[in-house]
Amino acid sequence: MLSACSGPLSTLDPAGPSAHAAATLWWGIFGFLLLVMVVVIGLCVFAIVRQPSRHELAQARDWRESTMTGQQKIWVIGGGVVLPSLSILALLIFSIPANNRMSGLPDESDHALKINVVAHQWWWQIDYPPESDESAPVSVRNSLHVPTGVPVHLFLSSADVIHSFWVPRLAGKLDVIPGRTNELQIQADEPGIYRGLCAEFCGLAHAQMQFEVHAHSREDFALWLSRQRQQEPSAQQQPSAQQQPSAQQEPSAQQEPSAQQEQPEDD
Ligand SMILES: [Cu+2]
Repeated sequence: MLSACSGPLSTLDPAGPSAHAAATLWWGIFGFLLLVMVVVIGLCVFAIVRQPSRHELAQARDWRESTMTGQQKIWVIGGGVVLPSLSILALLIFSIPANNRMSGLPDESDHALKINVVAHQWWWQIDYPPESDESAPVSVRNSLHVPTGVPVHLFLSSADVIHSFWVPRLAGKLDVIPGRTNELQIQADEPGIYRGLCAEFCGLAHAQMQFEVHAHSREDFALWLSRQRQQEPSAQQQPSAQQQPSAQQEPSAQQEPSAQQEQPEDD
């Protein structure tokens, strides 16, 4: 069963700190729920098989007259009020720090790489701001290149409708909303290609609004970025072809997203 937990879009196969926090939270809550289920089923079985005493039988026959014994009160108040309250408290104490790590809010340091991501119907525009006055901006589509082991701070905005940015193996999903910029920090621990997608229904070709995160070693990423900066802007991106929904829906065009973009050299 657990073999189904891996795969390119599995949150249970994390490849970065934020996704690790999400997976830990998932397993922690899953383990706790399993424990609760075993205890409740155990108590149900115990209640079915145990032999009631004569006093209890008499009490059950004449239930209108009966009052709860001290032991029964402990079961009702302990099991019905105290135990659920303690369980919720324990889950809160466990989940709040994990949630904070998962949200990956930026550490405001200059350590993080800053990238602008603009969602369009139905493609992703990835913009690398210029590093200095001399360097050229880089814009690519449906392909986010990042260095490994470095926090990547994404500024997410939308050119049309609400989308949702999600790379399951690297971070939680975040809505991309027109008129505002949402911020998400992702990080890949190992080089490789991680699949991402739009997780909010955004129109006809929503299902095809996918992209890839190419995680390179730092040296390879620096090389890739410098090569991109030397290219003509027109060679980096052709939005007009992408904005055609009919072109997006052709399976053959969609099955090779990387062929539409620049060629990753080192993956
Ligand atoms: Cu969508």
